[in-house]
Amino acid sequence: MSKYKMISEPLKNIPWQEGPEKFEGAPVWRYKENPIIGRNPVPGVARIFNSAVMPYEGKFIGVFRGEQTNGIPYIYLGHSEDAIHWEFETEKIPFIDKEGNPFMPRYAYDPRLVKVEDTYYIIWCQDFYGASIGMAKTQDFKTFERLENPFIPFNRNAVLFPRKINGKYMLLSRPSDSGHTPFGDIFLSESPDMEYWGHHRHVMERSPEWWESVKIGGGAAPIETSEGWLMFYHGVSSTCNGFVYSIGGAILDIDNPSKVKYRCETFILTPEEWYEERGFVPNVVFPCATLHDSETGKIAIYYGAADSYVALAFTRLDDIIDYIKEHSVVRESDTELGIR
Ligand code: BMA
Repeated sequence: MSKYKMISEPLKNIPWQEGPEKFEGAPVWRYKENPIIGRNPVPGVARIFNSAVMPYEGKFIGVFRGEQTNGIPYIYLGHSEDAIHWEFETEKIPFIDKEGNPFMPRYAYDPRLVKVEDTYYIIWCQDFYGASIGMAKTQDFKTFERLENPFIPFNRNAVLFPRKINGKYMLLSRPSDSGHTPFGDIFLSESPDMEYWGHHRHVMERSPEWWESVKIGGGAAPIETSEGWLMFYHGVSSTCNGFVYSIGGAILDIDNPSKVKYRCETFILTPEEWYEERGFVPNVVFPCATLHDSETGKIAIYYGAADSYVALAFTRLDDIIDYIKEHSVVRESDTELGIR
């Protein structure tokens, strides 16, 4: 009998590999055949990483950050039977405007893919007089219509919730400056229509724990559970040799997700393997999506590794929630409404 409940569809064909009997730290383990996407995956694309996947028509679909050989990132569509072996479309996703004319961002990176009701939304970071958030919607993965930019610059990281809360779409993001964000907290904004965003709230800030003391940002779309919204996010530490990106876990209030119920004071995954420590940007694990099965509590976390690869890690709902609760440190700034 599972202790906690995942409130979502079952996913019988979730990719899965059993983990160890015992854990030194968090109950999270890597797929043994990582990375699942290697270098030069598409003609003209040197690396794919920081990407998001979803179940679709009994198989899987995803939006992938492809770093082109001119160094400019863009979003490519990928298809898979098993969510591990991916085939990519060689053309960039052809975004259009409301009138149906081509409307391509100058660059696009760190895409998330989230289904709310019957529509799939792609959310990414792009240029809008500086780094800002871009969005598009699709129902068939053939026509991709861009939506209005939700925020003015600068903002480099946004994640949509998979359902409306109190009748509103909910978006996590990290407002920043024009540089490579040498700071940053997670904020929440709501919208009645995916166009006008407001009622901004502070969710959580960098913590005194060194692994997330520089900046934090949303990762995978939160998973609805009986304990609240289970959120895997990234936390950044600064060293004399650059930033280190780890994965953290927190649980947000179900009806009011600007309130943090539990926040794990330790990372749940940090760069340790060669594909996480060595690459275009070393020491990065950057989660962008999960697949999860409500019947078994299995969770597969998709993360970018070293800005070079896509990798996969696993956990189980009961174990990860217990771990987050047992190691939870929630400060006043995490629990307040975030309106001051
Ligand atoms: C962040 C984003 C991510 C990237 C990370 C490490 O600011 O740009 O796309 O993975 O830096 O380079």
